[in-house]
Amino acid sequence: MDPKQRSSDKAAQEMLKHVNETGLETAWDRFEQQEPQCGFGKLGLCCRNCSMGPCRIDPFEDGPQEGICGANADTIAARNLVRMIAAGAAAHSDHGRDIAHTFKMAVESDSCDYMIKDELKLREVAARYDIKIEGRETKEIAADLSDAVMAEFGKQEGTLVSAAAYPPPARQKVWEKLGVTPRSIDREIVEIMHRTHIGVGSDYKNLVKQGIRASLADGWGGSLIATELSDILFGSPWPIRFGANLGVLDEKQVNIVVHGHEPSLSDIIVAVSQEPELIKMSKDKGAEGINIVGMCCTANEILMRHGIPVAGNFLQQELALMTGAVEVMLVDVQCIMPALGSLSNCFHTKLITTSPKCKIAGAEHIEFEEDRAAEIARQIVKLAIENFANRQGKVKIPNVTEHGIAGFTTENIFYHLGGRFRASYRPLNDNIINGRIRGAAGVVGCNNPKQMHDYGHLTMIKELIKNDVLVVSTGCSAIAAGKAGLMRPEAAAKYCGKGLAEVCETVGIPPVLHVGSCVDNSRILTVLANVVAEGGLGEDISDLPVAGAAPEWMSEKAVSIGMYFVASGVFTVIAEPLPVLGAPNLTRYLTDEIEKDLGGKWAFERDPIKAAGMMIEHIESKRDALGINVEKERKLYDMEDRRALVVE
Ligand code: NFS
Ligand code: SF4
Repeated sequence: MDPKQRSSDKAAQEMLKHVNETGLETAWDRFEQQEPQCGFGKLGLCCRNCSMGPCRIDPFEDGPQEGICGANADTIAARNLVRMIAAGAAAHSDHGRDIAHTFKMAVESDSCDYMIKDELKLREVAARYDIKIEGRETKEIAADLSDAVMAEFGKQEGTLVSAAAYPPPARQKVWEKLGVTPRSIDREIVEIMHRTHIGVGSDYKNLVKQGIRASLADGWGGSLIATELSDILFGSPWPIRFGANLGVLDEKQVNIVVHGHEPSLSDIIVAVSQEPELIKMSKDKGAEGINIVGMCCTANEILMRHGIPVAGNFLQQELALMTGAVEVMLVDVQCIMPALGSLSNCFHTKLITTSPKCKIAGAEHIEFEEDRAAEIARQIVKLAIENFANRQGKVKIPNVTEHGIAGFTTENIFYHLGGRFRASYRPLNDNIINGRIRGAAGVVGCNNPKQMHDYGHLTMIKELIKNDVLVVSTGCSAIAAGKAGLMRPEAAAKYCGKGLAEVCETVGIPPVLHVGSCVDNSRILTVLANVVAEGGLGEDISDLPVAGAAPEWMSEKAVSIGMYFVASGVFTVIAEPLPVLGAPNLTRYLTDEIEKDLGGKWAFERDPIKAAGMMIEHIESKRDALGINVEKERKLYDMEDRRALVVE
């Protein structure tokens, strides 16, 4: 197949052409081999939750409409959907738990390779947990915070502290009314598994309710904990320049690609790779130095904090390895294709797994232990250096690199918007109220070979900023934007509408703000809470002129993210529909009726321009409701014009 139909990314296209010549296989080829994909699965209509089954519901209504136990389409699809949320929330939250363990170790041990890097944030977060701050040593506060955070995962009574401390009071009332206030993180996930066991609930709305609750425990709980403790432990990000795309691999250096999600290992790898002894060792072996680059959300963690370049997003992991220039690909957990195992055996590349949770056939396993972090990191870097001499044949690195600015956070974004002396959300709110910025959109999530690689992200983002919608981005979407030059401050003049361009140019920010990895979607939640708290734009997140999207989503984490955005009051558009379309009542609930319960809802739209149009329309309707669409501006640029723009 023509590489240009598979990816819109120049480096990926070049590698795919190379792949065609070498006869190697990628996810795109395996996707084609899977076609036609199972219709029952797509529609959410198959169940194998017990061994009377597997059962499937006939979508055309001339076959069975119930499984053996009597479960109908809505029940089966709802159970499947909320199990996806359980998996997604578990992945994010378990990542949060791991960081919490590292944090605890750093607090308790004096000889630990980690230490508290952001004391200010420690104090801010501790205050939210009602921990006494005044007159206390950092270590004491941190010890209390460590205990408090650990308790959030498994506590048996009460509700999540952060779900009461961060969201606007109006939002908390919405959750209370519906009965979805998250209690503890693990409990909500476990309860999904219980409720979806054969013979528990069959009411699809009641099943979805638990999905909502677990997703909230993820966004406002597990993910938020991961973000906040990472900031405290590894340092809060600050605007920083980064390079992006496969061109960041360097033929002359020892290349180590860190891939996966958790920052504990990658952060220390970055640190030890700068040790003179190791750099000298690499030179003794004929290399010019050690080049650490990131892949997927691990990349986002270290580019936000250290400006480490990113080699690519989800669909580029195999391509990075196929350059033949990677000495070690180091992985921890999540979004790591098992295909890397056998693929690495076709090259000199050592694929190294490090987490007891993730072992891959064909990979070498070096278990990462946080209490020996630097020692293990050095061992891995040395392995990579030794492997430099084993490169086989020709190295093929596409000469494609872009640059941008990343490192925006809930705390610092608006420090910038306000300028050095006006650090508050006021300027942002004012610019939304005066209409220079129409609203904001979170564009996040994965890649998926069902859509042309990066095309969905880029087309949607460009359409949004053209219409003066400020975009915040995370995960693979942020990497796509970075690779396309949308995170350069100059992108504002090139791509934005007049109002947004003006704001960006005045403050010197790009129109697409990189706010981090996928767990850092929690930053978007706290930004929204701050915007509400600043005042002038309603009482609740659902009043704000904002929308969310995942134009190339594929993972279960994305389902949990989407659900916590919807449940926080945000209209959320995804490309590939949730696997519920075979269940008419459930589909109607998620895409329509749920708005009455939560103020947010789902929409499915594969065309990124149309999807952006839906988001803009939603943003304008919220502006109307807030009464901030003044007459004069409407004449300049009304809904008709907007729709015309979208169709064009
Ligand atoms: Ni998040 Fe998607 Fe994975 Fe990160 Fe990329 S695929 S849901 S963006 S790396 S988690
Ligand atoms: Fe079939 Fe019901 Fe068992 Fe599912 S739980 S496999 S629908 S009998």
